[in-house]
Amino acid sequence: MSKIMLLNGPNLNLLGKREPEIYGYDTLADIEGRSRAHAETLGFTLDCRQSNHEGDLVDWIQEARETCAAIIINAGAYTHTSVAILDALRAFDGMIVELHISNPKEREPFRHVSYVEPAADEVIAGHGTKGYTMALDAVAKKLLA
Ligand code: CA2
Repeated sequence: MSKIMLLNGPNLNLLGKREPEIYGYDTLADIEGRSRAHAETLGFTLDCRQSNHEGDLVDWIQEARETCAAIIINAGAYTHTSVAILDALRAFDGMIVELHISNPKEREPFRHVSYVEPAADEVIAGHGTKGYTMALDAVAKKLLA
């Protein structure tokens, strides 16, 4: 399987429209377009999805079990709360990259806990939106090795 699922969680649809001092000026459409193009240069197809709803993310992670070799997930605030997302990720056999634009560990204490991290093969955080291409490179490094 050469497909990767890129999941973005709540409020990431607002990228580029609010709080540029934390998250930068790129919109989600910019990031998805760039990521899709980069994935293709690495030989992968990228399936990009965003939702503000926890259950959508759980459903898509389950769908990826049948269709994808890797999941790159920026679960947004659900990172810090969602046992449901952790359980779904634990049922996925492929590679998992946890991704954040900012570095939650350097922000408010309530962002220091991640429920995604225990299921992740790699964590990329604090590199701005460049982290999305870094995550794809990490997947390629592991899966094409
Ligand atoms: O740094 C990240 O990527 C985060 O996953 C972003 C989440 C935050 O809850 C995590 O702690 C770290 C928040 C995403 C909200 O995105 C917005 C973008 C523009 C305007 C407002 C919110």
